[in-house]
Amino acid sequence: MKLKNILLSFLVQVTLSTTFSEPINKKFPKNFIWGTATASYQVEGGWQDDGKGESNWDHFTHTYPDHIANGDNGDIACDSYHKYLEDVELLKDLGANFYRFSLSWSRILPTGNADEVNQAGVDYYKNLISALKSNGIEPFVTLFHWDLPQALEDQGGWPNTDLLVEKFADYARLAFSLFGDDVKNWMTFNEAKQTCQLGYGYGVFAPGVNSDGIDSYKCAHTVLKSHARAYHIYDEEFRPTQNGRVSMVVDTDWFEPASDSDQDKEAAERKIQFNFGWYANAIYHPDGNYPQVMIDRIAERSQREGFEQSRLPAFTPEEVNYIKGTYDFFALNTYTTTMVQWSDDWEIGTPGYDADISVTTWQDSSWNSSASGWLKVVPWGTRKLLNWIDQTYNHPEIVITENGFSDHGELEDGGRVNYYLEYLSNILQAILDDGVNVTGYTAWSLMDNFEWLSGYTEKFGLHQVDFGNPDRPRTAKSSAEYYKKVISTRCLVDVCED
Ligand code: GBH
Repeated sequence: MKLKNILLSFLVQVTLSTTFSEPINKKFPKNFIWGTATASYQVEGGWQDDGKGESNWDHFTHTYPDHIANGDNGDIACDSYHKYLEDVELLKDLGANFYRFSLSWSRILPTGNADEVNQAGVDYYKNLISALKSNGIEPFVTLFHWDLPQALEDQGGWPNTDLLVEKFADYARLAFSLFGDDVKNWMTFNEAKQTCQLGYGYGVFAPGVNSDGIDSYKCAHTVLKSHARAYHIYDEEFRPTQNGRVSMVVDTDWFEPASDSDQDKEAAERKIQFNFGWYANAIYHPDGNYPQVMIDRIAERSQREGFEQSRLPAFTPEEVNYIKGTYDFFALNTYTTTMVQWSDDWEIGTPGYDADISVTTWQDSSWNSSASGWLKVVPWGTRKLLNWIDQTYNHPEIVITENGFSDHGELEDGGRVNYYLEYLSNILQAILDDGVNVTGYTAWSLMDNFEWLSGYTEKFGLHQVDFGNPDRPRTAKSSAEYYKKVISTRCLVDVCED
């Protein structure tokens, strides 16, 4: 199908749908910035090239291949370690303003320690950054997108608060000093909840630790302290000369109450506070700290379970102040929506995060699907989420640092074009009609890549990657063509008002 026809068929749907009104033919603001994202373990490959150390995801995928679809791993992935110049070409062709990618900590510091620097790893990122800059593409750099040096994992990983705060601080300082002349937008952590709750809670992600509601809370505590340390290091040692921005990426679904009842509304609010506020509140809320509903409920359940103190670690008042406000913009990843219904408090038994929340959740069977079980297409949810963030966190500047759709990798990816059209339309409504200050958008992903436990079975790329070919050739999909048009015209449809 030609792009025109794809657009046409969606326009017909759009006209029929009540979700859409005029803003669909309005333009995005002139200074709105557009990018795409990837992450080191998902695209780089070169897992032990030129002195790179082992990461926890190298270790996890090699130790438990049966936990990953088709036993796959990121050993080669998109081979971006060797093909980064081609990646820059793709970005240039899209007309992207920025590229969000992450550093592999163990490529730069093989043992995780800042006293042992792998120069080849440093050079790789220097080269990537300079290729981006010379093509007018701003690097947006994430320090941690889930791949921890295995040597630090072996010492307890993120639940080991004292050690990891220090190690992360050293690593962040080194990254700012090495790359900060060129990098003006930093993100400390990407979706730390996936590391903490899936990695140390449910035990399905690396490192595969089952300590739900205990180590997962300790992990988050370390992450928040580490983020704040890195932010203050930047503020004190680098901001005066480098003058960039630092933030932390927090992700969430929109949580829609199952009914208008006060109970369902309270349940949905509690769910978003546990899911999102767990990470966002301490940094972005004017009062800081964990959400009160988490503090209260976890303390109460811990006591009934026989713990001497709450399973949720406490911040001292000094720590609350130290973490509060450590952001220069609000970095948000969001993909989908979940329904929430009130439930009686779950019985006291094995401690766990979901029992601490005690609500019922599901996704509506009428919502359009993707290739990922968790990802339903619910564009209006994102508009509601943006409004909730705007109100809850005092009207921050928001950059959407990830949003995207999965299929099976087809070049004519009408489902993805539709997703971007509908989500961007709702984001535009949030900006123009609701006054939410969204200033940038990031499509996940630049190209198909290693989708964690799903291996190479769920594809999010604007570009197809042929994983059966050792050269890993990249090919633009229809969605790349569409995104390119949106970037150059700031318009989601064929013609926009000026
Ligand atoms: C983001 O996670 C990540 O930042 C990125 O690396 C990833 O590739 C992208 O989105 C697409 O997934 O049903 O237990 O398997 C989005 C949040 C968290 C959603 C993990 C899927 C798996 C839940 N993702 N979740 S499970």
